[in-house]
Amino acid sequence: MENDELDIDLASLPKQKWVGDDHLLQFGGFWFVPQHINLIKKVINHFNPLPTDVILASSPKTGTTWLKSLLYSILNRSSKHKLAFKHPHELVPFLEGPVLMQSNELPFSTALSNTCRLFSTHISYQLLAKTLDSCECRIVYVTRNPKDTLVSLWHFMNKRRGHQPWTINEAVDAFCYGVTPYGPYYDHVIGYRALYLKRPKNVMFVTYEEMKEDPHGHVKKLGDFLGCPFDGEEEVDEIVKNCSFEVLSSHEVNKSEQSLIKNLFPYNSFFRKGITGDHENYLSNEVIQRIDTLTKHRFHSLGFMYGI
Ligand code: PPS
Repeated sequence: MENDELDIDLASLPKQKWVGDDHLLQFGGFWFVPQHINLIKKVINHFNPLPTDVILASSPKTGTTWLKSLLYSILNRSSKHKLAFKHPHELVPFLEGPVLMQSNELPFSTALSNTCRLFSTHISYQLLAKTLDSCECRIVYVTRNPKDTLVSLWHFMNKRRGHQPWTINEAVDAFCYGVTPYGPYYDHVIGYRALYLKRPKNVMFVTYEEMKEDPHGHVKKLGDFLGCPFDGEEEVDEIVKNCSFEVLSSHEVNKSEQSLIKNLFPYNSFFRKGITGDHENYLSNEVIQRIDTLTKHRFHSLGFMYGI
């Protein structure tokens, strides 16, 4: 049996080319940048959620930053103004994120446990099943149309400091083969969807498109789900507005070149357009058909009529 404390020998893992000279490694059926593998293993082995914890789970580029802002505001109403000068990723740590990466210190240490803790993760349910099934914590999962997710990822990777260009064709292939960080996207969504169907009381499953269509209704639902319902409509409206793409992306901190992880993604790279349907501006009809076929095969065949 594998020793929990030993680092994984990265050379032993399946490897695929990713952007430029970089590659991804496969661990437990999912793909990761090599530097993340042992952090992820640490989360899987050491994170013990509390029943009061709230965990935002998502595949990259599906609305994480937006949901971080909303959940932070809903759960910390008296300090929601902090969004004006702190990046949402600073306010809501990734379990597998920079704290762990830079200091080896667990962001989920007990020091933080005196209030309702809010974390985020891109790790799939398949890998976190033992952790998440061990506890009644609440999970909010957000997903997004696969074509918009892909286009957003493509832009994001080309914003990376010192990046080598990644063509849209390379991005489409990577997405369709499932070789993207924390991917395959489809398995990620299917995993949390199954968890939601199994434990609807503990899991709220939302889509970026539904949130865009009715942010007010969804913020109210999130308040109810998290056990902190709203008394009136005004505060809901205020949170919706403060977390809107327009307002969030106008804050100096979110326009800045600063970053959580040195020299990688600037804070401004998490805010691009914030709309639905942008894939139509970048993907050919042929590519759209290719992805739609995959979506039908992976989602619709399970009765999950989403993503086209
Ligand atoms: S990450 O790296 O996983 O945290 O990225 P993620 O936040 O999941 O996805 C980034 C996309 O979300 C858009 N975004 C927003 N949309 C609506 N409202 C708000 N407030 C908001 N904030 C960020 C962001 O612009 C990225 O989408 P694209 O399509 O690239 O614009």
